[in-house]
Amino acid sequence: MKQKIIVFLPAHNEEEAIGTVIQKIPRHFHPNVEVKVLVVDDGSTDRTVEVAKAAGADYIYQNEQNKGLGAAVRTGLQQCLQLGADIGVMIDADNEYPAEQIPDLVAPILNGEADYTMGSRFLGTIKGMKWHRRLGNYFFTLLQSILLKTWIYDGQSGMRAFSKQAMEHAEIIHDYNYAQVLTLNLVRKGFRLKEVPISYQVRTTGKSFIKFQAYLSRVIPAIWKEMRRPVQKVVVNEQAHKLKTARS
Ligand SMILES: Nc1nc2c(ncn2[C@@H]2O[C@H](COP(=O)(O)OP(=O)(O)OP(=O)(O)O)[C@@H](O)[C@H]2O)c(=O)[nH]1
Ligand SMILES: [Mg+2]
Repeated sequence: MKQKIIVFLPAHNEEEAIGTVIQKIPRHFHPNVEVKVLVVDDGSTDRTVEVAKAAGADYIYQNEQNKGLGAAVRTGLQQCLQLGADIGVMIDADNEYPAEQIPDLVAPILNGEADYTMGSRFLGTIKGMKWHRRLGNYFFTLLQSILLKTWIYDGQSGMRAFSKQAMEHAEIIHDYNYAQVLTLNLVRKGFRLKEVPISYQVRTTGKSFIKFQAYLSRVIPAIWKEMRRPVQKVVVNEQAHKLKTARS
């Protein structure tokens, strides 16, 4: 049986980059895997949607108004399930992350080794990240490592993959962002996390949504709130996505 992978891109005004990302997504990397592309457009006011369609996006989900990146990722995960995905992949639309490495990212899920994977920039290579961004990444990653009592290298990655069961159980408790609260939620529920080294190149087009103060004032309370919520452990189906043949 073929496994359906849906790659979704949360996007807000990324007309200059989104077409390149979509075109780089490998569509045929295993005979038993089918790959589709979903764009979650969050009220873009530029030509993001037209460019995405022209580049070959299979599905477009549009919010009339901007709701935030956390809300968009939540929608992306729900839409993946509705569209019948076995595995969901998210990747930023700004061309900072290597879409060509999606097969590496999903391999641990297809091997039955993990339920949730993150592309790790700090295990791979980084071009152009400013020092204050690097410090912020170290801080938030260390915080997650301490809270989860497990070592994480890159807790803010914009490239992740999810088993179907992880998508069904994932909860993102705020609309502003997803990066930390999603990992805290899934790992506490017992899903197996694995980081995969990736190469990263800072954006050369568009605009970053991160504003330092807004980020701190929203993300820290959300982490606190997530950690205070009791979660139920899930009995993980370790063999759910195991493929019969090796990758080709
Ligand atoms: N849905 C949604 N997506 C957004 C919003 N703001 C940004 N994005 C998308 O989310 C992804 C990550 O946003 P970025 O602004 O690149 O955040 P970042 O990668 O952490 O920051 P940079 O390193 O500066 O690029 C990109 O694909 C954006 O298009 C938003 O308000 N809603
Ligand atoms: Mg970015």
